[in-house]
Amino acid sequence: MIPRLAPLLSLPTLIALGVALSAAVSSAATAPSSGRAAATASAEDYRVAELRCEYLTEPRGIDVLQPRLSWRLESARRGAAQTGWQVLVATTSEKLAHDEADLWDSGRVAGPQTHQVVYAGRPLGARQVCHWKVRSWDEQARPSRWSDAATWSTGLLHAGDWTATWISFRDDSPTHTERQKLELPPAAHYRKEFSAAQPVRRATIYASALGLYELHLNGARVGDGYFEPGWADYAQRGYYRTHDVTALMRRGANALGAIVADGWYAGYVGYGQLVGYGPHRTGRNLYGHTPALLAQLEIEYADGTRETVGTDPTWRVTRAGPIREADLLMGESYDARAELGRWAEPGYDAARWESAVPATTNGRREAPFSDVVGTRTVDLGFQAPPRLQAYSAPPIRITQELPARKVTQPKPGAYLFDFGQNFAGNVRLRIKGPPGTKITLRYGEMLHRDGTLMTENLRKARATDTYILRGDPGGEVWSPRFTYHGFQFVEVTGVTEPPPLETLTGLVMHNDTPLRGRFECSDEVMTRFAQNAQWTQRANYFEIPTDCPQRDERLGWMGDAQAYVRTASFNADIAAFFTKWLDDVEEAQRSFGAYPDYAPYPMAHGTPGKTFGTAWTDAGVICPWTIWKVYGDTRVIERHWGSMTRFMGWRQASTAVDGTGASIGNPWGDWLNVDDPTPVEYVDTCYHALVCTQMADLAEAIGRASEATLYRDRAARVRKAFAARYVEKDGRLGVPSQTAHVLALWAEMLDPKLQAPIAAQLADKIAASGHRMTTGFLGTRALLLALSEHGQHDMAVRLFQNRQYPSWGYEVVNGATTVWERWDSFTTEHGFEGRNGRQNAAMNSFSHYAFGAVMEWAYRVLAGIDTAGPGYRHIVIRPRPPSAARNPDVAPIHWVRAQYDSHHGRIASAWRQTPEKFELDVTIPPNTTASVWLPARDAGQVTESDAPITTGDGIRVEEKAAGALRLEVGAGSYHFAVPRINSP
Ligand code: RAM
Repeated sequence: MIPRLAPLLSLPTLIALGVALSAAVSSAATAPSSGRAAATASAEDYRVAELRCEYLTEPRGIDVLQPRLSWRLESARRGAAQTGWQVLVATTSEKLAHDEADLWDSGRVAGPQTHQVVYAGRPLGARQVCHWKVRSWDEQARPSRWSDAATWSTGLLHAGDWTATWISFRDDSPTHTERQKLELPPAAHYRKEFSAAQPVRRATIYASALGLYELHLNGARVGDGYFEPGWADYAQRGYYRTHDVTALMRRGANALGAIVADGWYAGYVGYGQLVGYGPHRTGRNLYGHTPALLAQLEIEYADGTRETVGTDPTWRVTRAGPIREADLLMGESYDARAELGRWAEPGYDAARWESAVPATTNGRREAPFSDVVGTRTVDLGFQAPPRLQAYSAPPIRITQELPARKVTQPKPGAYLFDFGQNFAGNVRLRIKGPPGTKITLRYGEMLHRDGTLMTENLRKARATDTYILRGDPGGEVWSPRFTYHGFQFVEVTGVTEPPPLETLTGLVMHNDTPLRGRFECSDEVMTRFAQNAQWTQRANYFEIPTDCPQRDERLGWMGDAQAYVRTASFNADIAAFFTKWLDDVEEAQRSFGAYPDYAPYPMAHGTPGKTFGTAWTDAGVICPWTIWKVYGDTRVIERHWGSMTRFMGWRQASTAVDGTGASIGNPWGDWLNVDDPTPVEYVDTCYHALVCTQMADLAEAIGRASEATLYRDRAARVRKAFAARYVEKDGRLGVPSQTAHVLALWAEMLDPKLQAPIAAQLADKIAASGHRMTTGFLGTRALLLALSEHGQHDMAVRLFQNRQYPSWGYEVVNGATTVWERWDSFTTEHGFEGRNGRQNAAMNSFSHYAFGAVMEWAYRVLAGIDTAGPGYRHIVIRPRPPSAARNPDVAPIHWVRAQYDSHHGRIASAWRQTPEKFELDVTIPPNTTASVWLPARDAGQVTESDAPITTGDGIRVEEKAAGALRLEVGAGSYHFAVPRINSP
């Protein structure tokens, strides 16, 4: 509960004030120096925080030349809102401190915009460091103080900015041809000494690789990112990164080093080896044979002169270092006896190293490449990516360390470490022992009944690391760098005595998308499930949204991504992560217009001739639509509009003659449904209508009104065709599956008057099957949304809380710490054999987020946090408690506490219902407004902070519906209470 605050201006007053201000400030826009004087009258309880550029904090080397700047306002005051802003951008921090905005002074601009303010200053060139700050005028036109300064910098923008050349080691090794035998080459170490004659003002490294690199400067590792530079279709494009290394530079002799491994470029990827795809069907070398490096260190001396140290054949290289194997799927082997000492420091004797060669030396190398398309000849020799692009997502980092909880010894000499949590990443090994001792680490998500490690579900991913001790009497510490695993357990063999718990530390790794959401409720099982979903996302937002982190797959499966993306947006800030991946998606688009099953798309899978599938292909629209909806991002629409339009053209052409859907691609459909299939044509019709509607929304958002109309008309035609084909004369659906009912409701395929009856029929079906759902990936995502929306909310809550197979709760009570791929991935009764003893152990991931998509409903409906339009400018708080005592198995949820940190700040909804009253604590961030729905007949029933609500408090009573009251509020915290609940 919060203390009552002074009455504030009402919303209409605020809006009017904004308009008046906009007239008053436009004259000030050209007078940048007016700022300093005005700043003295700042509003104390109103601050500008969290400056971000292109969604990132202090990004280095971006290639967006009109980047979007954002900030967040902080104020505990009710009704706090921005009426104007000013951005200053300068070339140096000194200039910025003196308000000398030599790049951009926006002047005072009227309006509420705090998000995605497009830079409109002097044109930016390559290598430009931009220092910026913001101030904001509050609802009473009082200016804030200037924010803290922040920076961004641009990268190398044109091919001509790169003077470094691609280098490699001379590689005469034959291309691997034996599918059943692993080929795991060592990583290469590169080094170059140079001298910095003058004191250094700034030093920046720009780097890329075909493969993965880890950079070192003067003995120190550069940056805290892993798996750089990232995965793209290297034949079309590569990523590069930018690191500020000023602090690592020395006057005089310096040494730059890089370790380079196969990565996605040359290593094992996906199920290539399992199914016999790739060059010689080996599953490796999908893009090329020999990794290569490109690095350019640019030094700016204090006297203004510049020097560049770039990769070229004067660099030295060795493959005799300690990293004997380095593969994403198979694992890493490290022989500490072969360590290279101070190899990345000046003065090192590299006489036994070889000269690096221009990567072009490893020229043409033809090989037969097989996948479901057939076998074709490819060139695995070096080809420079035609385009280098700055990486636009947050880097993959170690975001958390987990101590081991338990060690057991299931068989002689094998010790099993349990981290108590399934996650993705690596471990840190601390070990002491005689030189040459070989420690083997095997990773798994589960244990067999006898306590041994279960690895059947890893399929061909060897997921094994080895470490050979150098015999340091002080002990040795090691972590792999170029592999990662999905695991909860690690089996350690090779130790001479029982290892203590501290031998291993779990390193949780993923793209560092800031965590944003928290959901708790009175049902602890479902509180745990919410955490499981977040953990599963962390394990899978790993370079791309992967299906799973453990087995030989880890691909950007599009169906999973689209089903989960909205849930993901509650768990973490995924805007920059999707900005990056949607480029990969567009790049993977088939020439005829379809988006493929997964992106990137190094090999074609599924039914011959089909490279796409309904709902999987539609991710190319659904994901951008969601990013727009959640973040108000219109640039993502503009960027992919051409691609999405081509897709929609293909989609139209592939529609059946009668206007309904078709089964033309891979028939994934309602994947992993429980013996209750839905025809793909049916699913296709629903998804076609859905993406037409979303395209109309997107067209409107970027001012393409006529295209919006065309897409809306098309959606209407598809819906008409659906009705003609699938709705029977008695108003029932022609397809009996649960998912058919769910999709008809969720994709709005039905005449409104049929919605409630069809939802009732769906509820009856579920009840008749003993309250068991049968839905797969597609149906499950929408099931509870459809039920709650159409009068069956109690059924939705009951399913959410179910503990019986198949249900989310079933996983939790069977010990899950992440979301499972299958409803019966493990049962206490049948182990990995599934509920009926007929499970496929190989196709059984314990960290697969698709079924976790129910969390969208938990946040949007149960907790009731939603956005009215795009970007949470106007928020909807509409909590939905279930009716009491409608669940004979589990006490219905009677409180929920949820929060979501939007770009505007924290939105919180916490409700509790007792037989006497319903209480709701709401927090609305500054500069936003909210519609709050309460289960009340009229305003007289409602109290806020224990007093009757009055409109003077910035609260407006807007609408009375049956048993529900809508209030309009501004920013602030509110405690509402309504006696004698009846559900809205
Ligand atoms: C599986 C993936 C994924 C699914 C596809 C159809 O191999 O794990 O989850 O989308 O198949």
